[in-house]
Amino acid sequence: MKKFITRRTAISGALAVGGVGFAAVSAQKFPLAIRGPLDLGEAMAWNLQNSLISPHTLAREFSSTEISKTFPVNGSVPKTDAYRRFLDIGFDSWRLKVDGLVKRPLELSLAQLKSLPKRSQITLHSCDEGWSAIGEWTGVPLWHLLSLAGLAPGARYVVFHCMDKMSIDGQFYYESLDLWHAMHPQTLLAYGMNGQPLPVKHGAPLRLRVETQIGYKNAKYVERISVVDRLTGIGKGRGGWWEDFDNAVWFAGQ
Ligand SMILES: Nc1nc2c(c(=O)[nH]1)N[C@H]1C(S)=C(S)[C@@H](COP(=O)(O)O)O[C@H]1N2
Ligand SMILES: [Mo]
Repeated sequence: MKKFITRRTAISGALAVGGVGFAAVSAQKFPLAIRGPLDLGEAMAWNLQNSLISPHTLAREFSSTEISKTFPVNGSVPKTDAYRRFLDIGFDSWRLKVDGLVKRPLELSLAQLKSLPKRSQITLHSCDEGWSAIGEWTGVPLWHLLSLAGLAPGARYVVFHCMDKMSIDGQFYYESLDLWHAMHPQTLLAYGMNGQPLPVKHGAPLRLRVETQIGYKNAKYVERISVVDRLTGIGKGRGGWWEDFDNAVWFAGQ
């Protein structure tokens, strides 16, 4: 949460390698308003990433011997009484809501989520603040959940609303994915890590694992998933808390 420089440096690097034509294409394709040279750099980085790593790419999977002994923790934690009460009762009364542009809005308990088809994968998490770690994640593939809810006409993005507020601006953390990344076979809502229930510091009871994207897209403490046709009107409309706060649109994958 400290090194804003890292991302900025990456952006100027992207600016340096991008040509004018590439920038023009980026400006056309980039879904959000481009307001200056820095945004243009972000747009080019976004396009560069999408041209190198398409949503069809599978993230590398590792063996259990490669799991990191320690997995760093990054970000905020929910500090509300409601979250403390959930913790006291093992998240019994907690529900995941799925709403928005869906045919069948859902409210699922942790037990119900665990009874759905599951997938485990050992992957590398990379944070743009300069660290990475390998962990095993178990959960329900997001595509399965979205199929249960049924996408309604117009559905294009999936927004993940979290239970923790960021201390810098008091806003709840949120993230979003376009449908390509949401339906990716390795995109999970994980309730397990390294064979154990997902620890509080890593996002209990449920977090997003989107293995073809960088760390901050992996929303922890998810309590509501909303399917939408556009991102405008949600936060500042840039797709996530970091995107809003730091103008970040720096995607990555392996
Ligand atoms: N709700 C929420 N999700 C979040 C964050 C956060 O602050 N709040 N931080 C993000 C960042 S920057 C990273 S690198 C990863 C860190 O996940 P970890 O703590 O399990 O290592 O969570 C991401 N998801
Ligand atoms: Mo991160």
